[in-house]
Amino acid sequence: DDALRLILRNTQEVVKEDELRALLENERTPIAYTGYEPSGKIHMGHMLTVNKLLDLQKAGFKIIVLLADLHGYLNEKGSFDDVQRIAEMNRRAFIALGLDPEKTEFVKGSSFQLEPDYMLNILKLARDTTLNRAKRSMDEISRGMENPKVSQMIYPLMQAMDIARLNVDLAVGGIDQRKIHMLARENLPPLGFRAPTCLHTPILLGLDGEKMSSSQGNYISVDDDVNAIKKKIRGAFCPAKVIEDNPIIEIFRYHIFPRFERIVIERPEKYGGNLEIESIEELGRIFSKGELHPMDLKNAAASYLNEIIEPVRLKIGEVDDTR
Ligand code: IYR
Repeated sequence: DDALRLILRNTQEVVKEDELRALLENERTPIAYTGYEPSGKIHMGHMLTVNKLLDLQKAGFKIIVLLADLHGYLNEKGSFDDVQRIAEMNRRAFIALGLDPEKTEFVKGSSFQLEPDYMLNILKLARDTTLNRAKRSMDEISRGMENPKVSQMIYPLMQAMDIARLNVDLAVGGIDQRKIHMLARENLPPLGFRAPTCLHTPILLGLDGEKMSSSQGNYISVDDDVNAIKKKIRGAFCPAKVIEDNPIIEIFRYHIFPRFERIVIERPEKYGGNLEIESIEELGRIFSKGELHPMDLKNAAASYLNEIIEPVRLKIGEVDDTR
């Protein structure tokens, strides 16, 4: 039905759909969560899962956002003080992106992950998990995996145990999280915990069509101002008539259409005048027929993105990037 369609929109994978259906039919309010390592820049990648949490909220889920400060520390994202401070700043950005603090529970990892019961459960999980499995689960998450630290092997065990500790029904994340989630599904039940249902979003390419990377500056973050947004979009990869792997089309699919019922692409009269579009499918048809020029599409993308991001930037003020 409608709730299911909304939840599955723009996702890459659900494990498994019948479990998700059962959660929706349950009398108890189901709980969905995602977690974020503290980050000096909240960007389009974070925004994608935030959009999914907003869909889930609309579909009746209770939402928990884990500010994963200890995980950031274990994964070498800063000192213990840094990650705690940045986690607090990130909370403000997530609220500004639409996660109403009245309806969303924000939890800092370090507020429960040092409890004796939690730690004992980590040690139990360590007994049941091979080193090889823990290492592989971090393939797409961790820094410097040629020479992993023990901390990076504890990380996935803690992420799995978070699911049990927070009593989560649905674990949400990018597809890069899937190996940790599969580890949780397999290794939590022998310890007496439930296996979570898992929902994965795709990982978006950067504006140049390559992997997103802060050193390339090929993505937009919530602290970019209108000129930075325009400039980055203007320089983006956007081949005419191609909708596959086109980062500007992806911005419409994952960021703009989820937030606007219908959009208007402004165009000078001599190029056909304004275009009103109601869905990503309609946009795809028009663009692939060559009836919409990449430049007009880009201008509209920049203006809608700015409409989403500007209030966030104003609410959170200057974001201090300590990394
Ligand atoms: N692994 C995530 C951060 C994270 C997510 C959850 I959900 C946790 O319970 C713990 C950590 C990342 O890659 O950012």
